[in-house]
Amino acid sequence: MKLSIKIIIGLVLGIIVGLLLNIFSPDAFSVLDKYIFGPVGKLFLNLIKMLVVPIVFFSIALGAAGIGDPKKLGRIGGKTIGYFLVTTSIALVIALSLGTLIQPGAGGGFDTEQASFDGGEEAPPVVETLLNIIPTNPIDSMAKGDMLQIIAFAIFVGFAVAVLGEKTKTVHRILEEGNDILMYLVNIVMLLAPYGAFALIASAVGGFGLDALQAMGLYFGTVVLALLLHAVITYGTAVSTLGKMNPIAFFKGFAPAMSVAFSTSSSSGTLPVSMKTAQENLKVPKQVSSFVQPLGATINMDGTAIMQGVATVFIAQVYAIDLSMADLVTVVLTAVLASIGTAGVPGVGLIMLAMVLNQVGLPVEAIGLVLGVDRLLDMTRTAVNITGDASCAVIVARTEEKHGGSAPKVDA
Ligand code: DAS
Repeated sequence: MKLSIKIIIGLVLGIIVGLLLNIFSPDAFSVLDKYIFGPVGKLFLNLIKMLVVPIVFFSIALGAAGIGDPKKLGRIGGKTIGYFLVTTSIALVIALSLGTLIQPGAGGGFDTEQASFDGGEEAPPVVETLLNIIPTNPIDSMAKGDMLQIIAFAIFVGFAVAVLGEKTKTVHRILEEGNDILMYLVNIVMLLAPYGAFALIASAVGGFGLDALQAMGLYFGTVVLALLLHAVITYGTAVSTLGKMNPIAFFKGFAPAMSVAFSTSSSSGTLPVSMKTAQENLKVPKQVSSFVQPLGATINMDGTAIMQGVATVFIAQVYAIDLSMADLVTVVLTAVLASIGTAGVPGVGLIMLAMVLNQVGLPVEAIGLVLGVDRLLDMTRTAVNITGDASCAVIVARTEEKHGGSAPKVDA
């Protein structure tokens, strides 16, 4: 049976078991969560996280070495960043329009006194983030998992290997073999994916207060609707027009990675699977996949931007504060820029939401209103985040075809 089917079965069973335990036996749930769901889920998460830093370094260095000439590197980089900025802006327009249309916060009945949130650590200001991309100590950045700095260092190394050619053919070989070793290890870890997905989703759904979902239903539904519209319309259209790929085949081919992102709520953690799925199922050349997807997992978070757009409008409605067009433009700019500075790990979107609310003068403690349903929303928006990266990889690969690249295609 195909791995993606097994993972989806794991997810469905996990949701059913989690819901049943949540409704009929919370005590049994806490025991099972402590001794089974928690440990199995953590084992799976740790195994894929173990591979993230080496995979990002080896694949980007190899990708940059393979791309070689600075013109091509610049062209691919330019297309990638350009696509990310355009799609994230579209995501925010969808979110703000739906939030204004549906008015999830206008119904009243929210106890703003209950709202409390300490705001977490502030996302770094944009200039700081861009300057800090160059690591002062690459090994320290790897030890800390600072993804942007690891990516920058890998690009420099790969670029040098490409320019030095024959002189560094041994290092090039090491990058190739290192990448092969890591991709093999991803295959091994993925054998655990159905069980890891089951445990993670059972733990999330089982521990989730269904009453929170009722109270926040309209907000929850608005975010999920915006995520679906963005994925189907924006990515579907982009992949079929610019990527010349059947969108249904695209979503079907990328489903295994989406299901892992859904269960782990971590773009970075899912990166090994995202790249393997794009390369094997969507036939995106390794060179393009290993440049676009790690970059995207770090700086491109359309799903997160959607949550932030809807949450900002929702909170403004609850506090009966009118947001001007200038405020809405500020939300778009802040959310797009905020996502550049943070890696794709669980819950990061909420921290960045504090920064967006600050910018438009909304009370940061109001995040306490949306906190309750954020764990489930994090799963859905993370799956959208990585799908945006994959759609970019398909399009960049397709447009590189006329420059001698191989085209992405999906087996029917
Ligand atoms: N969990 C984040 C990610 O990995 C998204 C978020 O927190 O909004 O992409």
